[in-house]
Amino acid sequence: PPIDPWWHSAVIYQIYPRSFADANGDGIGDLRGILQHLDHLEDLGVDAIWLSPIYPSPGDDNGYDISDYEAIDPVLGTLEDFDDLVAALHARGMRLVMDLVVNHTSDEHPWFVESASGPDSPKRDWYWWRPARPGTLAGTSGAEPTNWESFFSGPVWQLDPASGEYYLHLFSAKQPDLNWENPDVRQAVYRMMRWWLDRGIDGFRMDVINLISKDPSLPDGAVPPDGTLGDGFPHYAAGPRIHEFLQEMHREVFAGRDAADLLTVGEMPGATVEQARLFTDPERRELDMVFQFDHVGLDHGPGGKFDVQPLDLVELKASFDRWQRGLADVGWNSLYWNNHDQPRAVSRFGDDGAFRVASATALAAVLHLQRGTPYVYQGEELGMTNARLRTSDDLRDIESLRHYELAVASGQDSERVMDSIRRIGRDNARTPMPWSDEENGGFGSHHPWIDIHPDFAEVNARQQRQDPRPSSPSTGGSSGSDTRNAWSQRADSSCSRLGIRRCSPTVATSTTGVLSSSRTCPARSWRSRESPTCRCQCRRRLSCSATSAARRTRVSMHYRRGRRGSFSG
Ligand code: ISL
Ligand code: CA
Repeated sequence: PPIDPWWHSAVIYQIYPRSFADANGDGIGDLRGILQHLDHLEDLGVDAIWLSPIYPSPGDDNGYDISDYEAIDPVLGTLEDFDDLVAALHARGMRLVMDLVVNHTSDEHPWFVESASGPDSPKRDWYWWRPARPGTLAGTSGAEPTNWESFFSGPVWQLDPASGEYYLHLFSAKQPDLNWENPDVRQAVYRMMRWWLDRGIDGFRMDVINLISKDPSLPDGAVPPDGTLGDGFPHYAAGPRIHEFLQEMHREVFAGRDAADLLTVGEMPGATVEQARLFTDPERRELDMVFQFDHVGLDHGPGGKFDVQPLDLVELKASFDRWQRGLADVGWNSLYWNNHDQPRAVSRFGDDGAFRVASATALAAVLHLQRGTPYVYQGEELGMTNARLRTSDDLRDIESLRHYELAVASGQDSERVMDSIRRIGRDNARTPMPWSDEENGGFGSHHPWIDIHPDFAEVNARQQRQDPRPSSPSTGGSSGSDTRNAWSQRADSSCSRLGIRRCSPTVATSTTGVLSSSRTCPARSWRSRESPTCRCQCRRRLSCSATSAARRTRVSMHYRRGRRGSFSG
């Protein structure tokens, strides 16, 4: 193998273009806006930018529903703007990694429009069309071909009334899944990837790339105890041909180029350490690194991500330990706390009140001192906190909106549903980048598409530039001892140590329930769809003396998030 590739010592910065900077005053961030802020990126010392999708899109999932792979969304700019951006980044010694969303297209992509034109369409087989099946699935509208539940709530099948057939969409109905079994689909994707590389980009972040190989027999998934939809995950994630497809992609797209110069990172919900070793072993020629979800699933309960649970710091450390060791001798880790799908790290893993700065600093130290390539998501460098989402009118994210709609329709209390969205919803990280304390936080002249964070006057880039040394919080404070009971999640090993019979039964309660005791977890424990660690829930006694700031931060990590248990003392 050649010398270390550049990304072994690089820091990558993720830009969510709609929320970064709006140059033309329409309320939506754009490419010219990015070009105006290259100083900020260079000053931070980032080596490469990962751009979330900028291709033409109806915007059902903010660009993750693509209707043309080889163009720029006119709302965001032009190909000329794009070429200027690549040139300007390269001139400053920074690289550009593009988002590649090829598990699905938009339903408005010409491929799908053709495919949907009828069963005889030459592109019919480019997507997953299946006839209705006899019988009616409980909780669905009709005779869906499988019982799988979508990432965005509800069934994964959409009926096409004209043909009477259904098409598969693991995400929204406007994101039909491409059929990677069809070699023409794969060649079309590879052609498009070569086109972007020829234009000068430096790599790809591959959206849900572990979902492109499905079990073609499409078996039903296990149904959780509350009896709604089934968990299709074992049948569509890391399917039988996943390694074959990635190796083929490597040969067809990257071979013959200076592969050491390019970066590939696969986004892989639910990936295990063992899988990641295979995906990132350089000898196998698949990917350079993967985004795994273990640590960002630790607060997902048996009812899915919106069933938010308290975070256990020990579990978090154990997870990092597993991944650091697991990829120490082969493969490579990517490191992240934040991205456009996760709540803000300071609010989730730290203290976003009095210890905001200390928490953000500690979290950064933990991230950047591990082995792997760290990713910083826009605003993370400012220690931004979760959005202040008041009512469902503030929501923009399709995942949260769909969850809200279905959960409330099924009788859940709307305020409780909002509360979980406030804690875990994706809009938390999508508020406009606060550049200054000016109007709209300096994001742009027009009211932005999603509300600016109300704290922008204190938490913004200009203010932090003027602050030569971030203040540290006082370390004085109360001493004394708090003994409290708390619900906490434990890995299955520690559950058995604690006596699993004391754990609560795993009853999925939310509409997004993807309880997987049926998968590989021991009885009465679960794992979330994204995080491979099995967990149970135990009542345990913690005693802590709140004597120092660090200690209090730890305590708050245990308790502040955990409204589930009853606390005494
Ligand atoms: O958002 C999530 C956190 O729970 C995940 O379920 C997420 O949908 C999953 O990680 C896949 O994410 C990627 O693909 C989605 C898109 O909505 C996300 O923004 C993207 O990062 C579909 O393209
Ligand atoms: Ca704009």
